[in-house]
Amino acid sequence: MHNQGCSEEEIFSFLSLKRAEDTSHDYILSSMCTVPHPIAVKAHDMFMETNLGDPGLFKGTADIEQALVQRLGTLFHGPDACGYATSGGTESNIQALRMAKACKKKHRPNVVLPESVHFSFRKACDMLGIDMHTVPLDAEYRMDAGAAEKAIDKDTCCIVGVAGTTEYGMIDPIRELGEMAGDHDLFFHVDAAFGGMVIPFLDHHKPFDFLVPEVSSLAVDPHKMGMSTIPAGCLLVREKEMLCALSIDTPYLSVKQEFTLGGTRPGGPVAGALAVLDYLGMEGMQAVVQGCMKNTWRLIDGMETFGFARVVTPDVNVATFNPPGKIPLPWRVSCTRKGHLRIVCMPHVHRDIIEKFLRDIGESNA
Ligand code: 0PR
Repeated sequence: MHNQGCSEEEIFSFLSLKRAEDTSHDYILSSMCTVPHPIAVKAHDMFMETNLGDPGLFKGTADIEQALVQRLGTLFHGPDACGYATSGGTESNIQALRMAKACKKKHRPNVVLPESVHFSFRKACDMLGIDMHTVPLDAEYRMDAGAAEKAIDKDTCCIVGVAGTTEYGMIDPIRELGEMAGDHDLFFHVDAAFGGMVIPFLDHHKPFDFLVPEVSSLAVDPHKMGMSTIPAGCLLVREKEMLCALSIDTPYLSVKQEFTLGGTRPGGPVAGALAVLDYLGMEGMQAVVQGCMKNTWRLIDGMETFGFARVVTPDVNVATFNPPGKIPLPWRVSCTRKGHLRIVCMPHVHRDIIEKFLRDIGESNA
């Protein structure tokens, strides 16, 4: 720490230098986050000093959080779902497994989840002392329902399905998994951190949300396809008692109990998330999502003409290719655990960016 403070000019010239070292979104094809919508930024700015961790002091902000839960619950066919704004998919998934462990008491609890599950579940299981029963995928990179059934045993407390997998953009067979969860009396969590802000806006899709009666909870991240500022996640829960299983006493706060994982929680991104949903409405979100899907198909088409075959036809805007090929700088793509080239067509990845990328790929791999 400096003994004496620096001038504003010094600080900001340092910060600008560092910021310029960050990759421009014009070249980021690997991310599930995007440039926030200007409406989200404006809303976020208004709520800079709000703290949802002490909702009695910030009643208006707390109302906004509840409105977000209500808006998203309704979108996911659970208008009465409860929940709260998390810091993102990792926190939502940790909390879902905490609920499962608390609600379905087992001697040595385990969770049945697909090989494609996000690594946040490894953190959650490590912290909670839950064993992972990992289930292989079928030929289309979806959780193999038959194998899932076999992985359930007397200590299974939870089954997890993913709606929009991180690496291949696939939706697991949620309906079948739900029936299994019902038959074995399991908690059923759907990780729709990415897909939750995509799937409802597609023309056709299979049920993945509270429409499936056995779904207990669902994770969705407005800071991904919801174009909010970071960090904005949301955990939605079918029954209040499940969430209350996480309650602990908070004697000196304005509310006497809380079920959140975080204590101090930002109101800004939550206001941002709600503002985007309300500003765009169904039609606006459909336009954004369908634009991303069109770009995904154009990318797949273009890559295939250069000899990069799609690994699978995705359900959401994540495209994967084989062979991984040579990717010229400054493009930033990612590589899946199986070694496939992976590109996420987020809202900032406009059509002209795709065309530019395709030209560069064509030249580098000619
Ligand atoms: N569940 C799914 C299905 C996810 O894809 C992710 C993150 C999470 C949970 C965890 O969400 P949080 O990271 O918000 O806690 N998926 C991306 C990934 O790990 C996150 C990401 C975003 C990574 C932008 C890089 C990046 O530039 O790949």
